[in-house]
Amino acid sequence: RFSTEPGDEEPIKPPVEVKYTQLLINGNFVDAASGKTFPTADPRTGEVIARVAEGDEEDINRAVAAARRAFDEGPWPRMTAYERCRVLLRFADLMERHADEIAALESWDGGKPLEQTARAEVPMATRCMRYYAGWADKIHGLVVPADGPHHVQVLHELIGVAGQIIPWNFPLLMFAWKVGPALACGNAVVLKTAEQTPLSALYVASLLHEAGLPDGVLKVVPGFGPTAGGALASHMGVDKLAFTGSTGTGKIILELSARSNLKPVTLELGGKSPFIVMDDADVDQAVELAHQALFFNQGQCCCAGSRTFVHERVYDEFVEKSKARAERRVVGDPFKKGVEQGPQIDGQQFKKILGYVKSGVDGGATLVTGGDRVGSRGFYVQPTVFADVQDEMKIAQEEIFGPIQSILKFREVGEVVRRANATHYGLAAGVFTTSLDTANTLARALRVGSVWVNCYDVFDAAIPFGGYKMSGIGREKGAYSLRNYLQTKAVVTPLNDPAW
Ligand code: TXE
Repeated sequence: RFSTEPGDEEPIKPPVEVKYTQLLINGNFVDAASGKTFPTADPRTGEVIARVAEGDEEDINRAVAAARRAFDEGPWPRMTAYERCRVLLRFADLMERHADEIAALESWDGGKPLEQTARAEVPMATRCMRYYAGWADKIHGLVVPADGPHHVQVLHELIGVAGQIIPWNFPLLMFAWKVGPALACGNAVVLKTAEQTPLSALYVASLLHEAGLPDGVLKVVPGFGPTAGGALASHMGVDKLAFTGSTGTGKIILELSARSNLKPVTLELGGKSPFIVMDDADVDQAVELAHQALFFNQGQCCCAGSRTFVHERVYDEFVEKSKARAERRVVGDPFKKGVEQGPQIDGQQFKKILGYVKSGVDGGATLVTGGDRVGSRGFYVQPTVFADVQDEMKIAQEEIFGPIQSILKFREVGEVVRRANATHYGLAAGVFTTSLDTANTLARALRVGSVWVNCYDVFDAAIPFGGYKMSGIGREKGAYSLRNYLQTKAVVTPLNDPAW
């Protein structure tokens, strides 16, 4: 059924070498204080790509102390905004020059098709850095008209040392979304990469230094969540924490902030996003878009369209065509041309996904296609489609984070709004219709942070992104992200203007 059985084939040699495997502190790559390392594995085989320095509490303490110094004494916050802008622009140029290596590293460490990382992740991360470079010299405060003879200025000042914890599903893009705005404002950053995917952030951080970032402004600490991540979230010297990951870990991060210094926290968490197909839609286009909305990046997207609601009048045709599309999806070695889907990130996610397939079958959903692993090695999963999914089933409630599409039937707009909103999540939604009225009604009624009408996964750097409800707190991208990295100060002085 598949063009290849990738799990049985000899993996293609990635066209890149791993150059950096240590912590980046003070502009130098160094070992962890403990000397410990951990393996980062190739999702195609589970074999070790490289051993990477394992940062923990002591390293976080070192990194935060260095960041503090860089912020309090270093040149970065005191440079002109234009100089900061130029460093970030030079970095974007270097990313472009090394695009092939970055794409290959990102694909190797994360199991992502090379055609995807070359076409999407690297250009989008580069664009994001240029976007925030453009903001660097356009951040300014206000003068507000207050009652009485007072001159009132509102200053937008730097927040200080930003802690950032990123996940493994988009390591490079999450680096750009977080580091871009924090540095554009002039802050210092301590970034913890996900244990599954440390390589691309270390590589691009070296380019950022080559572009002229002063030593000590950005630290990259690979390590595990409860140790390195926990130390960062509870550190008294960290002024702000930005996190992307699971809702469960997001709650822990908030607790750690509350128990330490009440650092403001922004969270970008999970989702169970509805993709709604009305009966006036072009079914072929809707099938393709719903397919991409779910299967992109092996289904490992926080905003995956993981509840496909289809109007009853087009439901049967939609299910049949979705089955055919999933069966045409090319699963294979991420380094092979034409491959749409690589392996899942690791054994834990792979088992979790197959567990959800079993739960769907046991719960009474119709397994239309897929449902098994591909080959016998690595973490490849068949593109899977369930039909007749009911709202209360686990596969319709919980984030699967894999290539498992769940199709649900609905009858009318009010009903689908109620059902789409009946979740603790509120990250994104897709709406597919030719009626402007229906599009407007749905876009306004859905309790989510992004609505894509007749499109999906449009991630322009200027568009704010984030969740309602338990999908998160705050927004990233666009001008909104700058607010996460700035403090607001009111300065009031009496006005002795005789005109008063
Ligand atoms: O996430 P975690 P996991 C969802 C998805 C996935 C599930 C579990 O459903 O199946 O989460 O994935 C760090 N203190 N998403 O376990 O644990 C961790 O080291 C501080 C959705 O990988 O949230 C990593 O850097 N940090 C999501 C980051 O948190 C901690 C993307 C994310 O890991 C920590 C990823 C702790 N106690 C998973 N524990 C999205 N929103 O896109 C872990 N971490």
